[in-house]
Formats: sequence, C-alpha cells, structure tokens
Amino acid sequence: MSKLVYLLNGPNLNLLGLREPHLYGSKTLKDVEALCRPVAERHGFDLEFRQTNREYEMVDWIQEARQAAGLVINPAGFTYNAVPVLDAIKMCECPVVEVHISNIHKRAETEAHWRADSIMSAAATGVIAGLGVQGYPLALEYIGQAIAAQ
Ligand code: CA2
Repeated sequence: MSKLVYLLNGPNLNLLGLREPHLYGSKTLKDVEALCRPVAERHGFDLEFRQTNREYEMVDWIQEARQAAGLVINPAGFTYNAVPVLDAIKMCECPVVEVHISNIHKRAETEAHWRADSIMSAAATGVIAGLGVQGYPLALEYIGQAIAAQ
C-alpha cells in the first residue's frame, strides 16, 4: 500500500517568490514542489502538495491528512489565531512538522513580538523556521525517516 504525505501551505503563499524576496527568497511555490518531489520519491511516499487562502479548506485538508503517513504544514497567517486549524492538527494521528520559511523568532525581536507566537507549535511534532524553502524538503526527510522507523 502506498503511503501518502500532505504538504499544506496557508494564505498568500501562492505569491511566494513574487513578493517580499528579502524575507522569503525568490523561489516560487512551484519551485518548492520541485524540491520536494524527489524526496518523496526517494522515501517511497506519495505527496499531496497544496496551497489555500481559505481557512475552512485548510481544516478539511488537515482532516483528510488525519490518517495519512505525515503532514508538513506552513500555516502562514493562520499561525497566530486560527483555532479551527489548530484543533484539526491536534486530531492528526501522524507526525506533523510546522514549517516557516523565515525565522519567526528572529523577526519577533526586530519586527513584531507576536511573530514568534505560533499557536500551532503546541500541536506539532516539531517545528522548522528560518531555513528558507529548504525547510520543506528537510521536513519531508524527517517524515520519511519516521515512516521507515514504524
Ligand atoms: O516564514 C513563513 O513561512 C511564514 O509562515 C510566512 C507568513 C508569516 O505570516 C509568518 O509569520 C511566517 C506570511 C506568508 C505570506 O505569504 C507571502 C509569501 C511571499 C510573499 C509575500 C507573502
């Protein structure tokens, strides 16, 4: 049976690479998907790579991922206040990695103190922040190893 891993991106990340390159780099979400596909192939799992600007859609997708082999999520703007997204992540039975392209902790020092206050992190297995778009394939490496260790 093939294993399925969800990689979900939250609001505005459809514009990745097209806006604010000083914060998020110049790679687009398509480029990110291209970085991730070989990792999935190497570990032998199928990858559902998606982005949404809608909170209800994100909740539906996380519920779909509940019994998948893993979930990687960049909640973007949902990170700070979307309790239904948090509740859905809590129901996941699989490893969950929260990814942020930028270092939200560093940004909290220099920009806005709330930037580091992810409400999602309490429900995640682990968090990657500040490694740029490389955070996504690294999160998938972890999921691949977690699947192999089962
Ligand atoms: O660093 C990250 O990945 C963030 O999750 C990105 C969110 C931000 O609110 C978080 O604090 C950290 C913002 C995503 C907005 O999407 C854009 C992407 C590229 C250009 C402009 C906006």
